[in-house]
Amino acid sequence: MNRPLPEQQLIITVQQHILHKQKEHFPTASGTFSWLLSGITLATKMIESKVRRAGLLDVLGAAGGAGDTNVQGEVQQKLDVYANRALLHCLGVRESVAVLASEENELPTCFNRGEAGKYIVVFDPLDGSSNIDVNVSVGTIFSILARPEQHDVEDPSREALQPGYKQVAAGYVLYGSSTMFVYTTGQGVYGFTLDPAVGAYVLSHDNMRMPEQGKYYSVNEANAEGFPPGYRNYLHQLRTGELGREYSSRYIGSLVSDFHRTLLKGGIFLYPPTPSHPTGKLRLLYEASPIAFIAEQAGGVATDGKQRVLDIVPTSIHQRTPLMVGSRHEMAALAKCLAE
Ligand code: AHM
Ligand code: MG
Repeated sequence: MNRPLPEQQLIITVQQHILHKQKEHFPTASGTFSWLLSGITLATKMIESKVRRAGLLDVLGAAGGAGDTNVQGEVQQKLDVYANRALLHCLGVRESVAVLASEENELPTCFNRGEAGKYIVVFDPLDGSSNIDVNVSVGTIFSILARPEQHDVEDPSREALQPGYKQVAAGYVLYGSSTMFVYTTGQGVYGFTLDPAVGAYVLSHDNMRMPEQGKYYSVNEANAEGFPPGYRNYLHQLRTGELGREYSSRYIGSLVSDFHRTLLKGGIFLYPPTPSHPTGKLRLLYEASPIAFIAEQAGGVATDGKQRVLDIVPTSIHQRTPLMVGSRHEMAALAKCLAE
């Protein structure tokens, strides 16, 4: 009898999962989207192999040379450069990609692919890269948008300026104690762990849900004195048990890692406006927006303090935003504080 082995029954790779979900929700789908996502999984496996060997290879520290700063004026790390190139290469060869926008490039790359170029991908190739030198988790964040029907002939990169609720898919890869790929296409959130023995992302977290309430809050407390009063008041409430629970604080300084913990354990992550970053520090298109999409799909909430992150209409590719994201309970209490 031709019965599959028990392990074979259990293993679902990210590719299988995407194809299966596509068939379920879009029976006429051509497979283009799955092929596009495979560009991301391939690039992140290349990045992960470099991240894992970072302490061994001569890739630690700044890329060197006075000119090696990115558009935000921050010094680029060598791995940032590699991660950016890997994504640009693996996605650039996919015929369905019309525009690629990266944190590391001031201007997006546009491809002249006519009707075949259906998608725009924006990404942060290596988020939290200041943590690399100290062996702390980093991540890759991506967001996929469809090109609008009305093409911007003059400057196709402007087509990336869409509110987050229009995202076709979003996800991140966390290069942590294990490497995880987490994504949503608007039908729930799924997490896959890289099996290094076979080089495949394997489904490990089916239909992820953020707990209604957690016990951690995550914020750069060193900035707290400069937060607007509503946020200071909220932090006071968290510390004094006014939310009905004793909270602990956790802050890694890598958005992907801090968010991943919030997704699994609940609680709240905050990056409010500060005197040095009055419009927030995190970038809307390739940090806040994809994270907000995943959070909402898992039952959580994401706000910039005034509105839902997914409703913000961007005006520039590298625009920043405040970001508060987390469980329903903590987010409702925050909304109350900010309204007072
Ligand atoms: P990066 O994309 O240059 O790495 O910066 C973004 C990072 C986020 O990962 C993290 O949430 C935040 O910056 C930490 O900022 P701070 O050091 O001000 O707390
Ligand atoms: Mg970043």
